[in-house]
Amino acid sequence: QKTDATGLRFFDMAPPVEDMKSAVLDGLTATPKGLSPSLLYDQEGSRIFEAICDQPEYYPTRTEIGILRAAAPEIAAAAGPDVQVVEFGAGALEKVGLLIDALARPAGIAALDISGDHLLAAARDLAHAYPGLDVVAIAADYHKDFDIPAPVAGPPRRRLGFFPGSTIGNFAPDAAVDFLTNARRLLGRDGLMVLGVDLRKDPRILEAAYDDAAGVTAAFNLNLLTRLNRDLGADFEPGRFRHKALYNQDLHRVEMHLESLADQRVQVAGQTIAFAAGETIHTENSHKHTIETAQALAADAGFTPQRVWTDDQDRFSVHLLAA
Ligand code: AVJ
Repeated sequence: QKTDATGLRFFDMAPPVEDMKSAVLDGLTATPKGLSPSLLYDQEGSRIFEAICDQPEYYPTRTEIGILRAAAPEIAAAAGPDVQVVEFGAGALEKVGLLIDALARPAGIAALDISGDHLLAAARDLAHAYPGLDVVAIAADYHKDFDIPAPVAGPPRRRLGFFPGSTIGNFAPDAAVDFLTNARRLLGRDGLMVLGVDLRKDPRILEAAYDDAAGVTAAFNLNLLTRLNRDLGADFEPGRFRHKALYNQDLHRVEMHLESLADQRVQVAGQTIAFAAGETIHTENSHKHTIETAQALAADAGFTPQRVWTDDQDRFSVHLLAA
């Protein structure tokens, strides 16, 4: 644990590089090839993701912010005072700020993220925007077991989890239930959870959102190869792959792939990986839900759905769940 001048405390529980190497080699020697979407979020990937959120085709961010702005007073009333906010995946300050601003006497915030560098930057922004607020940053893999440190002043009256952006959509339904089960345990007794979930809609809208005209999502996906070159000494030529986004109707998810443009061989951590022209690396899933399937995941994890809000076009949903 490290503490800086603002009182921000940083806990590093991120998995070591050796885990990354074996996970990447497992994914690239499997058939079909696939990698964990968490690999997309190195420092540069996190930066590009924020640019995705500003693209006109990428409706989730601004839609969710609109919903949160309207719902924040009711969420704050349900939560009451002396609440520690627990943000799963440190995102832009704007969303969590809507909750903190609405809360009466927040006890602190704990920000969790897989990417340590991005997390520290986000946590520092929080500490500066809310002087006096107890800020804890925890670099950790969501799937692993760990505990959230209480604010320095003492245990909060309750914890309010916050998992916005439909990041839950990265998980297949079974894994989403596992994640939510772990989140419910971390939140503890009397915990509440605010969960953002993107809704099913016309595949053309979805495919455009994941393949914007400016090419920002393509750059986000291709940055993974640059990252593997840097962190694992791989020799991918990103120009010999292309970004592909498609809606899988049967599994209700947008899939991102990196498609090889030629037959080629790539060196990754001392191993040769062969690609056929047209073969892909599956890099991310974004599952889309209905209100009912989202509430069913929450219920399977032991949460009780309390309230749900949507926008006027039913594009996105925000759920309040009791742990
Ligand atoms: C951060 C996982 C919610 O799935 O919409 C955006 C990631 N990938 N565009 C999403 C993403 C491509 C995003 N999540």
